[in-house]
Amino acid sequence: MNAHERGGPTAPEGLPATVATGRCLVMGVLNVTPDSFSDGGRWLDPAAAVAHARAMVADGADLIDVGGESTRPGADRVSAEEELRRTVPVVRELAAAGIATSIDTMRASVAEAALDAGAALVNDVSGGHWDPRMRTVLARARVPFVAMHWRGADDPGRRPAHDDGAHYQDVVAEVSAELRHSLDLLIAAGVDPARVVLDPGLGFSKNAAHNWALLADLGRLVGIGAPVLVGASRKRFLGSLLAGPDERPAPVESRDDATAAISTLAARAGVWCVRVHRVRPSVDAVRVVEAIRTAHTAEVAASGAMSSGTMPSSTMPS
Ligand code: PMM
Repeated sequence: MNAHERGGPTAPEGLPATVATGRCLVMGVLNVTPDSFSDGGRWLDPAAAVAHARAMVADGADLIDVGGESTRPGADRVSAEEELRRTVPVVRELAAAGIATSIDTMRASVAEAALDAGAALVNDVSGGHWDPRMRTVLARARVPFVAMHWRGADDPGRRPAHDDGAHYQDVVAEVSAELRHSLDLLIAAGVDPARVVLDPGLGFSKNAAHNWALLADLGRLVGIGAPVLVGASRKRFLGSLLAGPDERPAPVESRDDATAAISTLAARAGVWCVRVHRVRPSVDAVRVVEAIRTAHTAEVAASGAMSSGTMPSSTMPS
């Protein structure tokens, strides 16, 4: 049994005290966009967005990740003003309702405004590379930060396509090294390393084989020592995996069981948080992993007590 199986995953410092500790968290995705691949257009109206967030919390979500710009391949960039207009009122209302909220943005200005509105965490798919001001904002804000891996996202003038840079000799080693580099840059800018969460960025500069290789070796990412977040939910590689005989990708809504299977494996591997569209199956998956961890811990404690002779004689097997 390794360290995380005994004590739960490594968590970032600086989250609100109301957020659970000691187990894998479930982050519900709330895309306030017209064009996200899975839920685009459904939550553009702030009232609908807030209602959906509340429903995800009722299903057991620990955090709600609010995004105002689609990262779907081929999606147009939106202006900072539009991103602010979509996200900030929703973040403000969720925070006022005591819901721990994360802002999914590559823009420092959006991160700042969302933090002012009560966001508890910043989630940046460029890992702090796209906006030159992001690291400074984070150093000042002292909130947890999810640094996702996405090769090519360090050019503020352009946005990389999803398959840009999808060339690896050893995807796990290279993604780990590049995430460490992102972490080093954050530390150099004054960000507290205890607040940084690393994310392999499934589907971003990775093909399906790369995604599976990363999922097969999550222990190596967890072994870096920082908290890890995994976002596999409904992604294209699951559509391909679940394709029918006509080889057409399975529709996004039918990818939730496979997503929950990945949440189980991620939680078991010591991942701190899974980011999902449909919350309940992943909440149940984490519960299963916790029940097994508790049973494992009890079994180890009992065998230790027996071998050291400290077990009360009434409970000793005859
Ligand atoms: N994936 C998407 C958007 N944001 N953030 C993190 N940290 N990790 C991810 O894997 C990730 C993300 C794309 O999915 P969406 O369109 O469903 O939001």
